[in-house]
Amino acid sequence: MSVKKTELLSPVKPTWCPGCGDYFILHAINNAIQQLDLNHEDVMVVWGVGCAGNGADFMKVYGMHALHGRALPVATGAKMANPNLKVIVIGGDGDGYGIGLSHFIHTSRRNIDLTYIVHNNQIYGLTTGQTSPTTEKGFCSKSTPSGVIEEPIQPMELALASDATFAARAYYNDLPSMTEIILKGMQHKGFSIIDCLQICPSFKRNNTEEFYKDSISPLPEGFTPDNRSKAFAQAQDKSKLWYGIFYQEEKPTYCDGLPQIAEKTPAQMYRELEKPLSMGKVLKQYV
Ligand SMILES: Cc1ncc(C[n+]2csc(CCOP(=O)(O)OP(=O)(O)O)c2C)c(N)n1
Ligand code: SF4
Ligand SMILES: [Mg+2]
Repeated sequence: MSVKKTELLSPVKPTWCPGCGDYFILHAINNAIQQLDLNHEDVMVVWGVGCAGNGADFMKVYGMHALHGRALPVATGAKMANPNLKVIVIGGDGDGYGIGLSHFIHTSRRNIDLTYIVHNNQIYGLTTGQTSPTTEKGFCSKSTPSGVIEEPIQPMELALASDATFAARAYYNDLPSMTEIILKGMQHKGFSIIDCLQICPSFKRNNTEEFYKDSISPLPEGFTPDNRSKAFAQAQDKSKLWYGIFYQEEKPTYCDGLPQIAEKTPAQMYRELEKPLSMGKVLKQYV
């Protein structure tokens, strides 16, 4: 039976602050999963740690709440064990572009078939407002009371330089476009990174809706996401905060390079064991 949106919401009511952009992103992800007409057992979601990662409590899907910055390697393991799964990874800007940055680069260059959705609010939300790698120069936060000195990470340029086969930026307040980008990212065979710009009304108070209205824009008309150099130039154009799909290409994935997986996946092998291990029993040994 395919997944309905209501079934994707757990009984736990989101604890995010009123007005947080996280609600919009959750909505878009649920819309996209629903449109793909998948079964519950076909989807796995792995979360990092942060306000974004707290979505783990609010979605009713098979998944795992991983460690801070370590969602991508967990998801890579799941995908390699069962390449038939649609694997989504959800984290924040601190989680993915700070502590987890090297995983982002390596997962990207390996072209692991995952959809990585980053809630980019330009701040550490959960820990109440420290500077993150995407916080802009000059911003005064709890950890940089005199203002950020260094330049911020540029997720699109970084993804493109790391050979991402799908690189996109979404805007929390354009729900139809964000849903479509996530849907296309999930349909893409290979690594897709979607950097979702969102507000954090509690701790990134200068990124108001008015700020975004003045500075954000869909990619220019006529832009096509088929040229890495042009995508890079477009991402470097800071006259606007451009959103949309910057780049997409078809390329063999990491799992395509593993003939042993093509023959039989580890998940199939596990199912065929005469006496499959009971995970419940295994876990009981450790708790
Ligand atoms: C190894 C480790 N270091 C630090 C922390 C503390 N910590 C929890 S969430 C977080 C930052 C989260 O920021 P971000 O990823 O941007 O997510 P947001 O809360 O903004 O959605 C930090 C530093 C942790 N849980 N584990
Ligand atoms: S702290 Fe910011 S990101 Fe976290 S729930 Fe509140 S508004 Fe959202
Ligand atoms: Mg954040």
